[in-house]
Amino acid sequence: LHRIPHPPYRIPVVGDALGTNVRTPVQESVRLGRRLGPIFRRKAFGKEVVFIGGAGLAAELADEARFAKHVGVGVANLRPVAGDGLFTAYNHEPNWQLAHDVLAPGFSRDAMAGYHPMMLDVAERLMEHWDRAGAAGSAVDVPGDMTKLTLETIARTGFGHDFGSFERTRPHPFVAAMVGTLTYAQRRNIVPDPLLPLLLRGAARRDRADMAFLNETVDAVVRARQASGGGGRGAGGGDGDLLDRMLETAHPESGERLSAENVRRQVITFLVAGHETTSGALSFALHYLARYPDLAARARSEVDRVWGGAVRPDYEQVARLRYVRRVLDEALRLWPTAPAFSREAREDTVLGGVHPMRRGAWALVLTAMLHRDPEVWGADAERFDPDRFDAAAVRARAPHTFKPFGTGARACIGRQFALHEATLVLGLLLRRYELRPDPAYRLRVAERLTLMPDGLRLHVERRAAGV
Ligand code: MNH
Repeated sequence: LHRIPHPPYRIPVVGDALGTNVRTPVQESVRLGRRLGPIFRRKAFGKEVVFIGGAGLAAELADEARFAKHVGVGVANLRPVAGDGLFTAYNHEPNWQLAHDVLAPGFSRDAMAGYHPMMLDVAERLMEHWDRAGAAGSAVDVPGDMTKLTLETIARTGFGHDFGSFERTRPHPFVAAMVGTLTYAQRRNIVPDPLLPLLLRGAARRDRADMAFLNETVDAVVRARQASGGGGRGAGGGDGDLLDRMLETAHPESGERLSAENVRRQVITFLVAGHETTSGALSFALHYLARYPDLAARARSEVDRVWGGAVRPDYEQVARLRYVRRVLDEALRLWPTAPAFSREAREDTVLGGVHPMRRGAWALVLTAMLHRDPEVWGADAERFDPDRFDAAAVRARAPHTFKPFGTGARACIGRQFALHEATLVLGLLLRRYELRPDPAYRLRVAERLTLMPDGLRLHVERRAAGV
């Protein structure tokens, strides 16, 4: 460990925690990493974390033969609410493989094509809302509206449930409870366990109430489905939607099913993981499109060309929006909304030829720093440029340098779902509206394990030629 640099001022017990901003640990670590290099460590109250922000070391950690997902920083703090659900399960827990095998077909091409019309329905609800705001000349709350959109999308496609987000002026209480638990989980990374009851006593009580509310919400969703006797047949191809799979589908080989308790964990996992990061990705992309009208014009002309006047573009037409997709990739490069993931050694090994790691030892890949490594992305790595993702540029780049969805067997199961949804929505919005930024707005990024542009508002105006 002594070979790994750390911040210069280190105090007994407190470590490097002094001056740490508990609200923005990711952005602070990226700034620190710029000074300390591709591998560094931070310590707070006896807990020490090794950060990896350089492309060479990150690529090594992506080697599945030597490393695996580690359920640590951040992720482990969600165990009280998500248990052995897919995202928070330990690698050795049998429910991971079981749920993975049962749910993976819910993300097949056929399943996705089944979700597509429902995704369109939700996007149309958003556009009705934006039409009204545009006509009234009032600005739209981008992260708020993207959160409504993505929550409705995963709830309806996956669970046949309608949260009525667009009929509410305030976010659904499910969202408030979720933001509460995510924020609490993030604070727990920094606050030492013995001091938890002291520093976060009120917060701990609120967190218990938030978790209880999340549980009640999903229990109601499950009860409604059971009462209706399987209602998700319209979505997800032959075997119904995600909830039908969770409740009814047996493992293709073992014949085993998910337990009622595990179903509850999976429903919470998918409702949260299935919308929070996608809404951030959409919000950052819209920020950059509003900020750079020439890029927006290029994306818009692609949509006009590929979709023409089709009011409801079909499933295949979404994948053909290549430039819009690059805008999204570039937004996820600069602001990977799941900004880090952990990897642990499967056996004793040496990282980068110099850092010995025992079996089980782990490090945190700081995706947000990896994605700005000048050795990969050049001296202008901080600049927003979607052409970094044209086919030739991608081919020329080393593998494992772009990791917004994590890596290996435990990488994001919802990747295609998120990319399809976000590309569809960006296409629809670009075609229908001109996006006008508030000239005074400077990008501020809020952190609650995930990243979100804070206070982003845009003026939207119907295009004369828009559909
Ligand atoms: Mn998603 C895992 C990022 C959208 C459901 N997701 C991960 C991981 C990252 C990630 C990173 C790996 C974390 C780790 O290694 O500890 N996910 C994203 C991003 C978006 C996203 C940036 C949108 C943009 N995720 C979605 C959507 C769904 C989803 C949409 C569901 C519909 N994600 C998951 C699940 C896992 C996961 C479930 C856990 C998979 C596993 O461990 O088997």
